[in-house]
Amino acid sequence: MNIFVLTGAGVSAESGLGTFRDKDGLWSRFDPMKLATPEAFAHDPDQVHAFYNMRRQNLLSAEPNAAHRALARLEAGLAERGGSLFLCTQNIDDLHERAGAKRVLHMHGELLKARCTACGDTMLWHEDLSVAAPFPSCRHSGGLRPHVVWFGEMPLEMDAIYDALLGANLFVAIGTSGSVYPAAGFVSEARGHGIRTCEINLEPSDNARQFDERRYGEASEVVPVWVEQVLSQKI
Ligand code: BJW
Repeated sequence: MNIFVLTGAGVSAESGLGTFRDKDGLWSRFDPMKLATPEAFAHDPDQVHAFYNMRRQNLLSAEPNAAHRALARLEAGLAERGGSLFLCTQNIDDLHERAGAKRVLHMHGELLKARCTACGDTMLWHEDLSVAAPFPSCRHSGGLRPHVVWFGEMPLEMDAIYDALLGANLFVAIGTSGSVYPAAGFVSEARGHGIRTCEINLEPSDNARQFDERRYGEASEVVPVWVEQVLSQKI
């Protein structure tokens, strides 16, 4: 079986990283238009850097939870059975990798990488970023930005994502509100191609009615149960 899993902030919520649109989510305390757009970065890079510096520090002290670990088991278990998992995350954290997942596509970028707007290269970056920091490879100063995808920017590796989605037998969305495109459109794309769909979330998402199957509860409880059922071929 080839499974395409899309994860969102809900899969990392129990690791202490905030979601965006829940009652106490990041966007209830911070204005995304002032922090997560290229225009905001051009207007006030210090403010945008401060927001991502805070989140980078939170991430460095966070740990993967049982849902991340179950998805890593699913990747290994499907491979042993001649199948595959395509793990596509909207999250910019590295908790899937730290839980043992070998292949993760970060469609909205990675918080622990910086990108130079002058040369376009990226590199691992665990420290605070600032306007003054020079990029080590090209020595350009003032052009460093978090390697994340802001509103109005094209998410990464969309061709690879659609190829994997259309080659899957099952599409599963985990911990995402289904409110940000293009990821929110994957379920209708999958359905349009006759691919079975399943949602795992704390509560019904904006797209809930489009899914063939729905499982609700904390990701750390629901995902491990679902993974064991898949691997014991009860699904
Ligand atoms: C639990 C749980 C627990 C809680 N267990 N579950 C139509 C088509 C195409 C584009 C658009 C369109 N309409 C509008 C657009 C533009 C825009 C968009 O979608 N806007 C919407 C708000 C309407 N999209 C874009 O701009 C994207 N780019 C694009 O479309 O490019 C095309 C293009 C570009 C240029 C020219 C022409 C075309 C880019 C989107 C980038 C999103 N960026 C962010 C910030 C990234 C960096 C960062 O992290 O700061 O990505 S916004 C934020 O939302 C972040 C997330 O990845 C993303 C999705 O959020 P997610 O993961 O779903 O989190 P929440 O909080 O919304 O939901 C969490 C869920 O978990 C909830 O349901 C909870 O119940 C649940 N939960 N605890 C299980 N314990």
